[in-house]
Amino acid sequence: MKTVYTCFCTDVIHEGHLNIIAEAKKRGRVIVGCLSDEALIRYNKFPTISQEERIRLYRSLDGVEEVVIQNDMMYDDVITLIQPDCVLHGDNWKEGPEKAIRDHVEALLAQYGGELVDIPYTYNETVRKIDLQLREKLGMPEYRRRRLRQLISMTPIVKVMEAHSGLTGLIVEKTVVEHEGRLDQFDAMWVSSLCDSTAKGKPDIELVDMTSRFRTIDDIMEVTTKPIIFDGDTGGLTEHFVYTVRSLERMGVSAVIIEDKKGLKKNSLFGTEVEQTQATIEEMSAKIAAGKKAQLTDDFMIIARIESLILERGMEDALERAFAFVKAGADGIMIHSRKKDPAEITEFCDRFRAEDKTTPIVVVPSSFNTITEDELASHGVNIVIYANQLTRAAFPAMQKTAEDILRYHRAKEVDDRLMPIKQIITLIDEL
Ligand code: SPV
Ligand code: MG
Repeated sequence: MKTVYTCFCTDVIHEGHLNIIAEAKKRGRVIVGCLSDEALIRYNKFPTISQEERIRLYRSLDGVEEVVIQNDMMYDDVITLIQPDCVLHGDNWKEGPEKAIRDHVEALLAQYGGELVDIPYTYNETVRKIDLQLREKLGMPEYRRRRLRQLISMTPIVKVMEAHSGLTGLIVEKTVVEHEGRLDQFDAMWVSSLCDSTAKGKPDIELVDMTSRFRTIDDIMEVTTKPIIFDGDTGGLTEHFVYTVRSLERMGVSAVIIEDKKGLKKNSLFGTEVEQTQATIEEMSAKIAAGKKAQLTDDFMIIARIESLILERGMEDALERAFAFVKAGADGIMIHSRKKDPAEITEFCDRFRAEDKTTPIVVVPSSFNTITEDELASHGVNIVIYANQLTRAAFPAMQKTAEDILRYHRAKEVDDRLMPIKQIITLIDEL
């Protein structure tokens, strides 16, 4: 009897999946692959049920003879293991980023004469509603909030991109690329104080008040599902910070990062060019401890950001602070640097990891941007934040467009480099 393989990455079985099984059954013994969590988050959306629950769900389906884990989104592992006579998939993977997967599977099958069958993809009102409901579920505060901790345990490095509006949130949510035979996407969003302030035309000095910052979070949350890390600046007064923690937690934000500075905060990338005062270990520890006490769920994270390297206070000071802040209850450490060379960051991470194997490390490689995610992960970094690149990309493009329209007294000259309005519209989902 022939073996037919199909890979599922769904949390809910609808008529489309039942149709795939029925079509597969006509051709032989049906083996369903359950795409592992680690592969799923790179290529599809975050699961709402666990890998074990998905396996149980697929096993319970009539016509499914066997369920195996597929760890590689490109099918290499399962095809080597099973050598199915046939791989069956909906024909939706003939286009878009998933086409790379189809091409790869086709090549793998060709090596031993296996067959690839694309069946018409089922997409109707019921399927659309199920997709939408799943997405809505992922966007609910209780699911979104705990997702950052889940991601830290699921993936070697959590990739976070800046968002400061509904639209930038959608870009972070939906951008999927195929590169060198793999699909990839961002895991989470960073609501940067710099970019949130800049979008409002204000300086990054804690001038934009919390109510306004929460409004930005809300705009992003309304149209996305990925977890949010909030740039909490200094956290403000401890008496205020405890309220901020409660509000963020209630909204479904996953983490706040607060930096060990006090007084008038300026952006770290100014370094010692402007006057900035570092809080003492005791002051910062008290703020962290108060925040942890105010927190109600186990999901939320308070991450302590250390400014010692930015303020040129040295590595020993940075490490002493890191260990003290973890002791005070911090759920993670962010170490920042404005050097081009990543050496001080990797030294910090190696020395911190030598003593603390588990506390997540966060870095923001805006200046030390030559280091790759793999290299950071090899030094024990858990979260990488691309803190301002979307803002810095959009600003010059908008400025040049404004200049050229003034220059030519019409918009024709700029049109070629603009996104068609139709494409903008497709970014935005309708209910
Ligand atoms: C931000 O994005 O606002 C940050 C990171 O705090 S940095 O600008 O590098 O200080
Ligand atoms: Mg900031």
